[in-house]
Amino acid sequence: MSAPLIHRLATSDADFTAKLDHLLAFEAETDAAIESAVASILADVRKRGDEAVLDYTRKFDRVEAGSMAALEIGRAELDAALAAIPAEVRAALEAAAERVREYHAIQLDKTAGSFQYHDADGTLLGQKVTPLDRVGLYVPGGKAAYPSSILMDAVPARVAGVGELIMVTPTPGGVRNDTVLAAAAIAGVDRVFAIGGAQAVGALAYGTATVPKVDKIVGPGNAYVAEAKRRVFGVCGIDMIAGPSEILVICDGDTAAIPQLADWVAIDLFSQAEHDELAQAILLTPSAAFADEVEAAIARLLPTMPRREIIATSLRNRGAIVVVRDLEEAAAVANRVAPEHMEVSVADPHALLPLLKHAGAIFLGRYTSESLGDYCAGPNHVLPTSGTARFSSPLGVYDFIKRSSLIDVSAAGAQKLGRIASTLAHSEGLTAHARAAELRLKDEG
Ligand code: HSO
Ligand code: ZN
Repeated sequence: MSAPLIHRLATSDADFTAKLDHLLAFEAETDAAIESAVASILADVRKRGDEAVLDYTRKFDRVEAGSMAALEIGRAELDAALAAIPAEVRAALEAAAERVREYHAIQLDKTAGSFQYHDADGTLLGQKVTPLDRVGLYVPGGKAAYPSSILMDAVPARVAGVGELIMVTPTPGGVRNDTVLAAAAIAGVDRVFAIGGAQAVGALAYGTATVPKVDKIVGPGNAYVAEAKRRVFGVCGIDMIAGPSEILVICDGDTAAIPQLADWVAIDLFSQAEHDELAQAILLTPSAAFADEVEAAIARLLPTMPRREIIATSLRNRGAIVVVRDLEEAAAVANRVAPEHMEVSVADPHALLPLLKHAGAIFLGRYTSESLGDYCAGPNHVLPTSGTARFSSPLGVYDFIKRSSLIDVSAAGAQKLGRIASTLAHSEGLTAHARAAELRLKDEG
């Protein structure tokens, strides 16, 4: 008998928790060979700058360039790319960018504010928010290059007020991707360099004669890029190290309301599975009959998918249809999974919402396919994966700003705070600290 298309579980199985944990386990393998290769590339870029980046670009991307300046993709080429892509793709990118911009402008307003207030002694306290001066955006080359991800990375940076946005993207064999360049133009990227891999991360983190040093690097990449980002963290900021994409669908299976519901759900599971063999797609439903229907839909629809090999591998290894007792239990299991994307295809999704705690993004209602969020609904599609939604959030404007505390102590405040500080400083044996506070006390000094 051949392996089933997708795992079938039920929360009533005696070993359900162990089975679920086994499916969820994802070890981002750290490969010692990658670690040491990246360490030496970074050290070399730090030392030799442009020359090192040129050497590695020659070696890994097979691009011969006389100088780093020749690897900069200028404004004229971005404009040419905009003109070269199909009009409907350009219009769709522009429409998506506009919605992403609007959402993140509201996010800036709601979450990223400066504030000041006075305490009873007239001392001013507060927080000053400042956008980052310069951000680097890594865009993978080849098949993993998603123009939609350029919008999701760059537009919030622009909305947050980042001073300068520098994009790097490898061009293996010198082949430039027009849709990627057009997305960069639409998102408002300032400068683009045709470099990639650990050497590009190093160039952004340390700066070279040609590539400006940035304060933070965002954007996904392969294992070398992820390792390089991990290593330069501290020299500059990084966004996150993302794992494979995940979707979890909670569906009541009400086919009386939507006769094609099983097909909708099956395709939504496919939509994440098609990203990657390691991607994960899970359905939770209280209806065993619906579970059967979705399984049948998967078998029927899979052969129609151009990426059926990837989807089949993903579903066979890490996919699951889980029969739960009720929607409340579905919510508990979903929280345990803490998926990157959570679809809630039930009659009253807002009634279930208070129970849903852990997910990168929650897609409410039967019409909200995850793919709409991936491209154009407005919220960011760069989301916490591998259960990290328990403690982290989508990429947002807050990733491109930072806060400085403000303290402006009044003369009266210095008397009160001075006594507290002096006592604590003496107790820590820090006399200069104590004296600094005491000198400002009216009856001392
Ligand atoms: N689902 C991916 C984003 C993406 N989908 C890009 C299509 N293109 C991770 O959230
Ligand atoms: Zn996607």
